[in-house]
Amino acid sequence: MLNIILFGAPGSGKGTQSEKLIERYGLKHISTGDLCREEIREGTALGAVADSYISKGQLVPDDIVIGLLEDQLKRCCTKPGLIFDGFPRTLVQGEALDQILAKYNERVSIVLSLEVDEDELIQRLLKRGEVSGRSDDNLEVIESRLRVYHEQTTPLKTFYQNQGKLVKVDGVGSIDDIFASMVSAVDQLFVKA
Ligand code: B4P
Repeated sequence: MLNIILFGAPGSGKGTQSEKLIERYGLKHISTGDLCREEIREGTALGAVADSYISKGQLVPDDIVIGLLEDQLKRCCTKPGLIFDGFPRTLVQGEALDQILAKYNERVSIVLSLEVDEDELIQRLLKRGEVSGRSDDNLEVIESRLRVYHEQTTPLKTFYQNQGKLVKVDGVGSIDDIFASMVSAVDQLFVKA
């Protein structure tokens, strides 16, 4: 199976590029951000907990997010593969993902890291905030999300670099050009296989 992790700071374009990769490779989409927002919309107890973190720009606790992911995989760990959009975001989640996939005799194929400078990220998220209605798309919360990303999420780059799976992609430019760089990295996997 082709199991892609889309990695990057908030606003780096993970959701945007996921849609295109799904269309290209027929993958199942797993976005932990979407899963959390669904719980919030449905008014579940778990959603209330998730909301209390998301609205402050903090990460939802690992046990909650890992539980949501495991539930999804029970339903959709199928060929041709999966795209993990915004998961993992901590080392604990990265290690958990390896263990969960191993239960299905699967592994992460590639980690595509969208590289975007901080000023551009802030501008994109503020712009999205004008229409998204998301509680976390305002300047104060965006700054907190970026801080959390640097402290808790970037150590995963070394984790995947050590596994030889990290591919950095320039995430500034046209959506189609960025997509083309990703496709070229993914298609290399088929050449090697
Ligand atoms: P997510 O839903 O994952 O969202 P995100 O990081 O904000 O956005 P993404 O990178 O997908 O940006 P997009 O494509 O939309 O997370 C939200 C919150 O949920 C987290 O902060 C956290 O609290 C919680 N959460 C989620 N997963 C978790 C986990 N694993 N553990 C703990 N907590 C978790 O792009 C942003 C904007 O840029 C869009 O408006 C888009 O149109 C624009 N854009 C995209 N590409 C562009 C380009 N090339 N040029 C110009 N603009 C572009």
